[in-house]
Amino acid sequence: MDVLRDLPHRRYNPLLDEWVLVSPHRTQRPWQGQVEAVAGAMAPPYDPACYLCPGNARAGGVRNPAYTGTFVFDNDFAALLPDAPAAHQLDATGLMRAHAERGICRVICYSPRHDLSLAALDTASIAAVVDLWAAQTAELGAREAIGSVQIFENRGAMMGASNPHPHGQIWATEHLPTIVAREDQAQRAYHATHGRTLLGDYLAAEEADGARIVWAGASFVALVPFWAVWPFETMIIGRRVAGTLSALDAAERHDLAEVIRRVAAAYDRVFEAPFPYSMGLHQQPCDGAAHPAWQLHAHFFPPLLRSATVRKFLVGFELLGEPQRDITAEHAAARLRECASSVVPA
Ligand code: H2U
Ligand code: ZN
Repeated sequence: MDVLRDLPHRRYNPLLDEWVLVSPHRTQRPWQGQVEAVAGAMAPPYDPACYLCPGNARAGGVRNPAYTGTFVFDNDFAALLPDAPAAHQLDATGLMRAHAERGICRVICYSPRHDLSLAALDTASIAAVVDLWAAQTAELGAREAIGSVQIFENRGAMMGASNPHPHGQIWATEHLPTIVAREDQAQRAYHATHGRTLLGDYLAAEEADGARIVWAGASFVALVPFWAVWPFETMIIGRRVAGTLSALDAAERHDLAEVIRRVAAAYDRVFEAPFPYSMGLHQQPCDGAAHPAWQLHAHFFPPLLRSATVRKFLVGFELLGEPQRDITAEHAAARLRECASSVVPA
């Protein structure tokens, strides 16, 4: 009997300082053979009703330019406002603490083509998206009121995406959001103790093991984290210590683009259907200070479990106790690795 393969156990997430319960005895095999090809109508390359397509009007009447590459604009329904009053504490110590929060929300179109996705774009086009992410992080991060830049994408109606046009979002906030703050804390503490980065050491251990690697590029590696919660959750970690996209050279950005494309394309092969997800990048705080403990990385959180329609819910014990999964990270990684290796260069 192998505990990690056969018996109920808990795994530790050192980035968030939390545990996940794993129950591999409930299903020894992740792949049960179900393939439900989703009969989705093929999206057209241009949709006159799409608020993200070039030349079309958005809510409020602003018209998109006839853009030919990437395109970024201020979110017409921004969750944060740039000129809210500076963060004064409404109550700093009591049980009902609050403070004002300033921020900027933007939408990024990856391509003028309505019918593409990160999986369908070529690597050069995704590299242009990476360059825009880097430029946006630098521009927004330089603002006095901004302490953190969160880049993310919701893909698919199941994850709340409002439109199939390939796009993501940026929320730049005054304070570190809760999850980034926990990662910041964990990386600093590890660096203070060991003099090396948490994710650098973690990646070295994963590469030595190999069981959870999905795709290893020249500069970035995709893997299913040992502590993954979602069935097919992945992370992309850089081989070199760098806290922000701006620190990457052109070759590294190109490799990051290629690894993102491979991961996205591998997902679409798991159930032979567009795989929904939320993905995003975690970068160092933009307070102008050096952050030697920080290592830039991406997370993909995909909800699907057994087919294109059967998803995992985080409910019950998971809301009240801690997250739980059945299929092991190793089984999920084997399936994703097989899918990633069949993706052709583009
Ligand atoms: P999602 O698909 O992840 O919801 O992202 C789309 C964003 O686009 C969403 O945040 C914004 C929504 O507020 N939006 C505009 O800014 N203008 C529009 O005309 C429609 C949607
Ligand atoms: Zn469109």
